[in-house]
Amino acid sequence: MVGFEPDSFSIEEAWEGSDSLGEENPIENVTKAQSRLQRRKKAERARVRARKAEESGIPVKQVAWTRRSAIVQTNAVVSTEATEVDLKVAEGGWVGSQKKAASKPSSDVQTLLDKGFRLIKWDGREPKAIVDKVGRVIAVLAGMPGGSFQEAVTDATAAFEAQGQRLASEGGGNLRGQFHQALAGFSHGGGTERPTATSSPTAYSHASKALSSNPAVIRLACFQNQAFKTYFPATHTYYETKMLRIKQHHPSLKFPFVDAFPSAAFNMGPQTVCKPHKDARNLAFGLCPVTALGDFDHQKGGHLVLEELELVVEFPSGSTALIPSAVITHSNTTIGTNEKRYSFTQYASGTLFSYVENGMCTDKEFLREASKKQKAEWKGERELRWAKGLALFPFIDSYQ
Ligand SMILES: O=C(O)CCC(=O)C(=O)O
Ligand SMILES: [Fe+2]
Repeated sequence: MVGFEPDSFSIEEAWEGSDSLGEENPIENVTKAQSRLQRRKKAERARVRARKAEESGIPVKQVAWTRRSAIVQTNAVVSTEATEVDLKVAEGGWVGSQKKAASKPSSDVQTLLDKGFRLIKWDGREPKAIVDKVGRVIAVLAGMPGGSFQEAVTDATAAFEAQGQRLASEGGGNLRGQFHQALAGFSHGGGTERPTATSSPTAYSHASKALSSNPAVIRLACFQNQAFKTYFPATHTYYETKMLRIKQHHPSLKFPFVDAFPSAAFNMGPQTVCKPHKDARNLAFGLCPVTALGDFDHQKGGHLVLEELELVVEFPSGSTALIPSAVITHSNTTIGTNEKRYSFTQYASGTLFSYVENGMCTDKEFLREASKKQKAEWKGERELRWAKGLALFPFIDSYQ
């Protein structure tokens, strides 16, 4: 869908030279033929995007950039005292800290406010940026587009509800809370040797298929991607570049919606209220879009709680937020017993990126084949990984 590249905005080159490890690597050699193929595929993708944009009739171009500069002009900036030290990363810099935190239940708003959390009122439409102590944008409340988007929200909500109801008898429950969750796409890590298609339990595979192909959900996915590109342009480029390499190397793996995100999660409730958690396997310096759906009073519950930032953010149905889900503990506040809440997210596991950076192999395989010099470079890169990843986050000034 949507694809605009205003000339006025130059995306900083994401991680200049970060591919060099892959190029010299003994296992993979990127040939000229591959880069021709890459160019052809890029052109083909641009054609498909243009055609889809035309078919959907969605006004594509300028809107998002205007909304981004409005954040600065209207001072819709939430300043926090967070520093990079508050964001815990695992050794190697690819994924969040895997240390198990004590499992805590979700809270209600008042309990959090009593603990000193700050309430961020949000209409779910006008974007706001959340910045750390030095003005680095670490999360964005992207809002939602106007026009017919609301219809997509209504249709997507109905689809989540219908799929959730089909599953009602199954009970539900996952690590994040007591709700049904189906997954789509592929992932890597936790012992896999190659990127592997996500296998939902059989009961969930129908929901995963139905929601992945639902036009309203596709529209939400495209908006999430557009928001990611708008507010975190360098990170988005990094995702697309690395995921293209995966696509070329493993053509049978299917991206559920867009080329930047290899995985999606459909949280079908009926009461999607996440307990405090980090999605530590996701890329440590990555962003994860979350769209809230359902029928609940967003002033009373369903808030997005960002623990290290001590924020409780109103999160109305239909709105999208972009959060670094691997390094910030997040959860939702409780909702009323008769209320319904669903959510939809896209994400990417950190190990997929290290796999590409290694030249399409695991760390173990890389180290087995690498020369002494390559090993030394590899170690050096690991030490710099988090700093380089952090450098992809924009500063609020760049939104002017
Ligand atoms: O529903 C939400 O607001 C958050 C969803 C989430 O964090 C998850 O699925 O991991
Ligand atoms: Fe999460």
